[in-house]
Amino acid sequence: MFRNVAVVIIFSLSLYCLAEDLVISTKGHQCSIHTSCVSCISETGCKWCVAQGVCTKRSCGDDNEIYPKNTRPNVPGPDFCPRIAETTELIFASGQKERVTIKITRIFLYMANTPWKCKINLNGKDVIIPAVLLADIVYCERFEMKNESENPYIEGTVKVLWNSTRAFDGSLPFKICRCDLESNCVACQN
Ligand SMILES: *[C@@H]1O[C@H](CO)[C@@H](O)[C@H](O)[C@H]1NC(C)=O
Ligand SMILES: CC(=O)N[C@H]1CO[C@H](CO)[C@@H](O)[C@@H]1O
Repeated sequence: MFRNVAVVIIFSLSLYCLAEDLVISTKGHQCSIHTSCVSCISETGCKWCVAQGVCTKRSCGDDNEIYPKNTRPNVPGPDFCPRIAETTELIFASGQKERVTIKITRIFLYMANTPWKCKINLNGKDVIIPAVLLADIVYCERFEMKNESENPYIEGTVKVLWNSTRAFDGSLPFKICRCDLESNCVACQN
């Protein structure tokens, strides 16, 4: 009974929106603003199309679909999203070339043989560097971790891309210390 009332209210609201010239199909609109699997399927009625990397309320066609928890028996929500599996912050000393390695999970077979990249956000800029996937670890090419500020340390993030441009969910935070200013930083201890 309550459900019917809710349906009537939503229906009237839609009509109201139309009348107000706000012709936005709310559900579909809400889905398409999500650019990550986890945030997409936090929205009831949305599903994530894995290969296309889009959030939609429609069918994904022959693409793999990931649904919000409890809507389908075999696909229980965000645990099935391709994503970065660890989030422990890495710490580096400024000026050194470092290789970032990132454990990821829920890798679909067709992703494995595409070009992998790491997208490093540092000093307000994104740098995309080549990477290699071995088992479930992404090895980013060595990259010079360098501060461009006068702060004792700066923070950045690494994201993982499959097929050159498709983002995996999540990001790994890191910190670069200037050992001249922050000698207590663990990366400056030797
Ligand atoms: C990778 O990207 C290319 C170019 O956008 C596309 O044609 C191809 O289907 C993609 N591969 C996979 C496995 O999605
Ligand atoms: C340790 C290190 O690389 N420090 C540099 C941080 O950035 C400033 C400004 O660019 C440089 O002067 C430091 O040498």
